[in-house]
Amino acid sequence: MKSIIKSAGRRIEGELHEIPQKVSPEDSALKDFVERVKARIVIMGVGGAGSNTITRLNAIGVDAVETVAVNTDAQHLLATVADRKILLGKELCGGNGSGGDPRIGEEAAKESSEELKEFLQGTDILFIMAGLGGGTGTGASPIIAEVAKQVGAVVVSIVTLPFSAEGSKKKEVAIEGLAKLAESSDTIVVVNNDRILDIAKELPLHQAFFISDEIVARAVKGIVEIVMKPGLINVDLADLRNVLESGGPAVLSFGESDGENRAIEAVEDALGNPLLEADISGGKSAIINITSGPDFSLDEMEQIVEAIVGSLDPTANVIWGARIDESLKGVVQVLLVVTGVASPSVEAALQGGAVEAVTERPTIARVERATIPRRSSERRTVPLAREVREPEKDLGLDEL
Ligand SMILES: Nc1nc2c(ncn2[C@@H]2O[C@H](COP(=O)(O)OP(=O)(O)OP(=O)(O)O)[C@@H](O)[C@H]2O)c(=O)[nH]1
Ligand SMILES: [Mg+2]
Repeated sequence: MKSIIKSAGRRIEGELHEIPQKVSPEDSALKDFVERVKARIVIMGVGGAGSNTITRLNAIGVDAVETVAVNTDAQHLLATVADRKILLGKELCGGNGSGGDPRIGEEAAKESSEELKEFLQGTDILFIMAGLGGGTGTGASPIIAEVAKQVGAVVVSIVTLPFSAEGSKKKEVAIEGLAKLAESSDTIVVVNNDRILDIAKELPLHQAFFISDEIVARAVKGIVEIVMKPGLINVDLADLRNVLESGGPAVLSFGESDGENRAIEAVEDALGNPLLEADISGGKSAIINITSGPDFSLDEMEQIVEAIVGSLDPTANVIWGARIDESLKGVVQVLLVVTGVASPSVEAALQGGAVEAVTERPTIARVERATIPRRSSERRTVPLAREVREPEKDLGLDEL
């Protein structure tokens, strides 16, 4: 056994590169087939905030997906970095924006619905990103979601609620849009911008927007790469579609650690992150994406998945991926998306309540037995220690 492990180590260190490449007669047809059946994942930023997040996503880089910016504001669209751009409501808005009116944003999307429909044909999963509170993102996103569903795409919306500092009018507009978008999306993740201020107190507003961009961009990247990039564990598109289709309200979180028990610490960090702001024990399903350096071990991967699965409903459908990033030596990062759970602030928003009324953070509670899904169909049980604790400190920006 020792020699097998040793030999495997040597192969990882270079022998694999020395295997002579062979071209089989079937390779060309196989390549064509892979191209044909390849998933089409589109990430669309709607309005100013959504477009800025698209630019951010392109800055951090995301493979094998199309990034698209759509806006009523031609100048902003010009400044956006994206694979494709669509100017909404050319007649209605003349490229000058919606004037902050979601009804104009909605009409602009309706005017452009044929163009959107044509563009979205053949899309498997559409991610819509927008900052709710303005006219374009708030008004156009629900229409775009409907168009995407008409062409058979699974629609996942990841949106932000305005900072309280932006005033109550923006929040009212955002909440109205959120209710519509929640109805027309399969899965909706809402990042309450006020939570960012919980993490990074006294941050100037424009910098807080950058963090908001980063959170949404990293979440989308983490979800799509689970299927689009080969990792230590490969997840099928069908599995991801399954989780996101009719996922309903969802919450997301990030955790990170470079400590001695970095695997468990990264999970604790994610579960204690103020962004999560929800009890996930009733979650229907979850996506876990782990990224770590070359020293990451199988044992650590198990620890992470076990700890998260132990925090969810035992019947929850969990998919996870793990990827090595050479630049992350000594660090473990965890992205967690749990569907079927509305954060209290979103629930309050949808019921017309005050968003800022909810300030409690989640407590971390791990159950005694965790069910580890090997594949969707196969599960096993593993004992876990019971532990309940309050998060000890506020997280710093770096820890996002
Ligand atoms: N993440 C992020 N959020 C932003 C940014 N700018 C504004 N926001 C948030 O997004 C909300 C909507 O603003 P915009 O996206 O500029 O509005 P819009 O959708 O373009 O709508 P109109 O400009 O009114 O047509 C604001 O209330 C803020 O909460 C940004 O650069 N990044
Ligand atoms: Mg705008």
